[in-house]
Amino acid sequence: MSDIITVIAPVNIAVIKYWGKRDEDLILPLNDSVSATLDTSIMCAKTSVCARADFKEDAIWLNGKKESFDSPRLQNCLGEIKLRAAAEKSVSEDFLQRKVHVCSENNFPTAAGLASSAAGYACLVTALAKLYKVKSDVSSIARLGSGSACRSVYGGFVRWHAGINPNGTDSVATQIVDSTHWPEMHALILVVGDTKKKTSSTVGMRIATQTSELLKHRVKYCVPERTEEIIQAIRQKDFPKFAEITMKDSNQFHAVALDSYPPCVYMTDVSHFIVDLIHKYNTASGSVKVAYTFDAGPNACLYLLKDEVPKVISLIKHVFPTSKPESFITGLSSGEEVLS
Ligand code: 2P0
Repeated sequence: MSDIITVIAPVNIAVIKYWGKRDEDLILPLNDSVSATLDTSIMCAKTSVCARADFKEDAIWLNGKKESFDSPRLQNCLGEIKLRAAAEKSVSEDFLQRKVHVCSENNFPTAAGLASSAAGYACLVTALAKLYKVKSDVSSIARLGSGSACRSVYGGFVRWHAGINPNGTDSVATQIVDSTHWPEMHALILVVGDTKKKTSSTVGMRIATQTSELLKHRVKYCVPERTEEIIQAIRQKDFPKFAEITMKDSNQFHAVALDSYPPCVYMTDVSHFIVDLIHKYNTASGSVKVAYTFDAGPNACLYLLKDEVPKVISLIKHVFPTSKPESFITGLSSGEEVLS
């Protein structure tokens, strides 16, 4: 018999976006990225894993539905965890031979541009690391599942270093500050649509890497400086600077998606309406009080300080009378939680 390990892992939302790979198999990005890890109480993935001698095959259930375990990403994650466990001699040879069963669920729309793969793979890899008693850093293994997953392994604000090694050993996430550093910082998710996106992030990135001139410019001339500036703004709790860089980087990422050929369009008219609304709100406030950022989908993530939350929720309710944005307010998280 073996224990069932259950882990909850948080979603992260990037403020400096990852978009484009230099190696698709190892999932190595073209540029560094920076994200905030959100509180698990609202949006998270939950994964249980178990290895038993009487299991006949590796198997996985996602949101209650049995899926194939043949995906190279899944195989890479499990394979790498077992290699680490063998190197660390953390479990017996007999245990390593057992088949594993995985059960994973999200409490938010999957594949609608709400970072579901980030939380999902961070959760899977963290759970497997506990099961096989792996002690070393697992962010690089989470990266093999989904690039952005390596950032969900840590709480607070996190940087994923692109790295320069061809084998990816230096393409890892590190924590910039933990969740206690800026407790006033909140995120508000506005769900604009929960249907599956037309072009997956993996495909969208591939097209951008192959065709976008703007992406080359972004990687070389924009992201390095922005990354250093936003890290400084986070450390100094300089909200206006943080917000300006966040919004500019979201806009540039979507400009790159549009500059791809054929273009990838992730934002909708409602998304653009929200952009306009936030700029008007900031202008009326006399300084930058709210930042928006959009991932590979139409949903907005607003970053704002706690004092602004009631005012912005009133505004959203006024403009979108049928919305329920209060159900998605979240603070920053300290990282994954182990349940048992
Ligand atoms: C990010 N996104 O930095 C960017 C911004 C979406 C927009 O990382 O191919 O699901 O599995 O590495 O991690 C989404 O990409 O892509 C993503 P793969 P992933 O959060």
